[in-house]
Amino acid sequence: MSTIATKHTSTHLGELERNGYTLIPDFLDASRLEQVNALFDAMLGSHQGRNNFEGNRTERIYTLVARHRVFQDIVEDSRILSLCDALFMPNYLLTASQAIVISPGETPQPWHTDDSFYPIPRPRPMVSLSTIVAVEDFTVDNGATEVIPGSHLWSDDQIEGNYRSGESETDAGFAQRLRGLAQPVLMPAGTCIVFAGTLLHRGGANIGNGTRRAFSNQYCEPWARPQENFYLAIPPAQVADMSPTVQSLLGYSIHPPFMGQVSAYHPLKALQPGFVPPAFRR
Ligand SMILES: O=C(O)CCC(=O)C(=O)O
Repeated sequence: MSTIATKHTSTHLGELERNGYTLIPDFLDASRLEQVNALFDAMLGSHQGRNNFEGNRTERIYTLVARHRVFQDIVEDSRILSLCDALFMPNYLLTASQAIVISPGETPQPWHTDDSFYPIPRPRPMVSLSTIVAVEDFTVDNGATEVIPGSHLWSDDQIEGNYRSGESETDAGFAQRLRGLAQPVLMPAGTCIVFAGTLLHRGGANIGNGTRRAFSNQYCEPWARPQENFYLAIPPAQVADMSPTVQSLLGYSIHPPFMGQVSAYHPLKALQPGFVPPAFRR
């Protein structure tokens, strides 16, 4: 995957390096936003979060990339891929793709980083890059994402209260210490925040009357295990209809010399009609 780096790419990379995040205004134009909102209207209603981390008043729709062609186009947006090109090794992967819709009454999510499950001592380079796209305006009331600028540079000791168990911080003092550092990301619908997998952040509380619609696509190094198992979540026949870039992001690529091989074949062979895995040929 190679995209043309623009002047904007270097500006965003500089902000990512300094602050741990950057904003892309007008990431979705008005017609794309309308299309995404219509798709959300059709999909929402039965994907309630199951715990404090997912959000008990939050809907999450996983494997968003496979749910409509429009989400595949967004996943391979060149403004995001040019950042991935600069930050990761070739053949980087999509690690998560989900809608996140926070409803009134939702409490703040536990503070966490998105690549904490890679057990590599901090401070360290990010293993993943996250994006959150506002599908409705992010406001002080409706659960705007909150970030701790600069926390992508913190050590493991400084991240001590980080989300680990899937429920909540065990250290109330940690949340207290972060209170004065947190910044809500107030952004109009269509804006995308891009942030390092090492940055502390959380979904905010929704103390308003309306929802906060968003979706998050996340990317990781080609040698790292993705959060979502797209090989099982998306049948090969559906992947075969996707673009070569999306196929590669879903793992249909080789990280040299041979990570990702299918019984010694390139994984794209597995998308060809009638492919029978060698171990099952008679
Ligand atoms: O919805 C948000 O603003 C943040 C969600 C998030 O960080 C997560 O679920 O990992």
